[in-house]
Amino acid sequence: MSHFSFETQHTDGHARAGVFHTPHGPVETPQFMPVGTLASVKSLDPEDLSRLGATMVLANAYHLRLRPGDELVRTMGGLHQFMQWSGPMLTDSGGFQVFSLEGLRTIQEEGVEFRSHLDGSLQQFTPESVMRIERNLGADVIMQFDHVVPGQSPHDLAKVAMERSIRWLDRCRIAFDELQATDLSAPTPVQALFPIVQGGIHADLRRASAQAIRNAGDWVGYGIGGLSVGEAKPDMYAMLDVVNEELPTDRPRYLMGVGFPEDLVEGVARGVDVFDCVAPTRMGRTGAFFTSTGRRSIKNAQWRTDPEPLEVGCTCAACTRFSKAYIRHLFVAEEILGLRLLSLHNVHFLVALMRDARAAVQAGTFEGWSRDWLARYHSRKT
Ligand code: PRF
Ligand code: ZN
Repeated sequence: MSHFSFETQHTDGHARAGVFHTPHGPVETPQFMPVGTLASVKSLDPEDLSRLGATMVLANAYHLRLRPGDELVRTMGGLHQFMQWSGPMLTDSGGFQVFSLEGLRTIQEEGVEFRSHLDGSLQQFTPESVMRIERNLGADVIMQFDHVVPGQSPHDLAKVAMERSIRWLDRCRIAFDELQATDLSAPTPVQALFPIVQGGIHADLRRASAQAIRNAGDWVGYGIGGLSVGEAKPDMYAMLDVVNEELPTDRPRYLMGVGFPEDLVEGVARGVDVFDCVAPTRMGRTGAFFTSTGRRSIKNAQWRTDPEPLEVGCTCAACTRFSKAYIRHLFVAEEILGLRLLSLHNVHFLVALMRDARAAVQAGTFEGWSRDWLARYHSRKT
């Protein structure tokens, strides 16, 4: 029996509503995954996540390798057991994090050498070592080790990184197949390896990347990387149009690290099924919150005596109980409950947004729904 499958139940334009089945349960798509970089979605308990409707969470191989170590996580029964999340999980490979370590790293064909941001110790990531780390962590979906370059990178640099990512994909797959065949006591014995389409903002490179990946095998799903890394939004959307044409329609597509509300809606319109981003929790900690008419700051004095919730009608655990005046007070007084409540609301906002998008695709009304949603969201900014 296959442990992974994807059914598309409805399509509406390029938007799709489907179900992605994993060893730890189904994921209805489109879906937003909250980010638990260090095996914790900052300030949220797994029970909070289930309650607000999240079905899949992400953790990061780079961070967990350095602390507490992937072998320790495996000894503790794997990520699911360790962090008490029993649903589907995905780990990112560290490709993105390692390449963000400007000045601290050297890239060679073999892999990347870098100094730990924690203690300065010398570390090496290769496609093979990353597959071992992700095996030990035990997520359902594991991402290939890829070479990520800034969004504005010129054609020659984007080409080098894209082609290296394809060669590393080959090495990842060999190592992954070997582990899956021999390392049977791993926390999640059957995992799925996702390749990552790269190519910067260059249509020919994006096409070449997607085609090389397709020629390299029949994948359970596909990652789309190297976007939302400094390029202009129209460039990102244009690349999604290109990739949408090149990827098989019967497999889930995961757009990595993209998570502003408008990008989620634009992504779904271009055939993306799964998203993740630190934005809802990171912004929540700085006092920003999403509403259907744009982003706001809770620190604003205008909320000082406002009895309304963050968003009227929101069913999250913050909005059903607390006023903006109270949450603003918590921020001003630096009470930790404040950042937790905004994180709850923001994650709920994105999960609920994808639930609404899914319902619109199922009803065949996605085009009108997304147009109205975007017009409203952009109608007022603070
Ligand atoms: N590659 C990997 N992880 C990522 C990205 C990528 O390109 C991005 C880019 N938005 C976020 N996270 N491995
Ligand atoms: Zn809310």
